[in-house]
Amino acid sequence: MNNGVVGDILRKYLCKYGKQWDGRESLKIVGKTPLEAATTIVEDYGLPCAVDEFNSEFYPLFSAQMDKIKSLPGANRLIRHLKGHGVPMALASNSSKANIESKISYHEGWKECFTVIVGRDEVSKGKPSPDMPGVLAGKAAGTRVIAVPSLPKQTHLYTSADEVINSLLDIRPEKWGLPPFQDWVENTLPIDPWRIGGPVIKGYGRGSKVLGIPTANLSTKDYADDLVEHPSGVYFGWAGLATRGVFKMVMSIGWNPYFNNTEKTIEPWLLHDFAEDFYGEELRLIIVGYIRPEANFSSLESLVAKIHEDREVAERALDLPSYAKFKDDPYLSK
Ligand code: RBF
Ligand code: MG
Repeated sequence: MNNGVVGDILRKYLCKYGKQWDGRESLKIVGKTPLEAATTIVEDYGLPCAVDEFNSEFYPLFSAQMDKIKSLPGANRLIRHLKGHGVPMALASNSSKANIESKISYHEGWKECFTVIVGRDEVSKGKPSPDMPGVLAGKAAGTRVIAVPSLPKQTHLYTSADEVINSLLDIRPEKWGLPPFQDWVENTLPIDPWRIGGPVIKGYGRGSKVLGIPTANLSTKDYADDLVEHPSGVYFGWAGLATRGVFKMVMSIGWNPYFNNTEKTIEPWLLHDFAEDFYGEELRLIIVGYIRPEANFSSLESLVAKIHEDREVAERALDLPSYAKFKDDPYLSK
């Protein structure tokens, strides 16, 4: 269960029980099976109903919103790219054929991209293990397999895959003998601009002190659904502070593998020397491009060196007209 649709439904649904949906709950149910997700919600909110009762009320609401489910970031790009180069594609899923067809019908042109679509109800044996969706099945069929886990920190479950990547943004078709993507510009990948904002809060307190990299943390409360949808990684864009102006920004989204955080956070580094802290001030961000997945490092020095490299990539890229134009986005100074 992993997207804004679930949040939207539960925000309304929970009112019935006099409860208020906490957006951060989205981060807890991402990647869970529907049953696990339902159990979490019923428990966390202490709902006076059984899990299957909750499910039977929730499911019709969810199905009715199927058209609003967004595709994974990078999925449309990948499908168009392969289709454009005449690479044949098949789609196999643990959903029923009917469910797959209804889901993809909301994504224009997708159905036509696949030579074959196979659902759970069309094969006698399902995937070997629900914990390792498709990896063993793919290997058994003699194919090469790239796994894109929906849960963080689960790489060890995918050891049979030829490659485990963090998100579809990290697929490099040329590694597999396929035509490379042409949309990277100067080591950055343009993304659909994403706007978020809120007051600056205190973070883990290591940015300035430990690393010499002062990040301006934002509470995840107001945009947790967005955060769930965006792959962790290093991004860049523009940052607006109402009384101070608009600045270049490079940021990380995720769990900071080096520090092994338990919460997915967003940490923008405003590329400007500020004379003072600005906790509590309204910060507006427009995120326009992607650089790389989060990584672990063998030393603090190598982490810091990499972050400085990211800063250089971002500073250069933001001067390109296609990224520079967002500096004037009204959202930044509203
Ligand atoms: N933390 C990591 O553990 N791995 C990373 O690859 C990583 N990349 C970052 C890139 C940028 C541009 C920034 C600003 C931070 C990054 N961090 C990364 C997070 C860093 O560890 C964090 O900001 C500090 O721990 C302060 O909380
Ligand atoms: Mg910080």
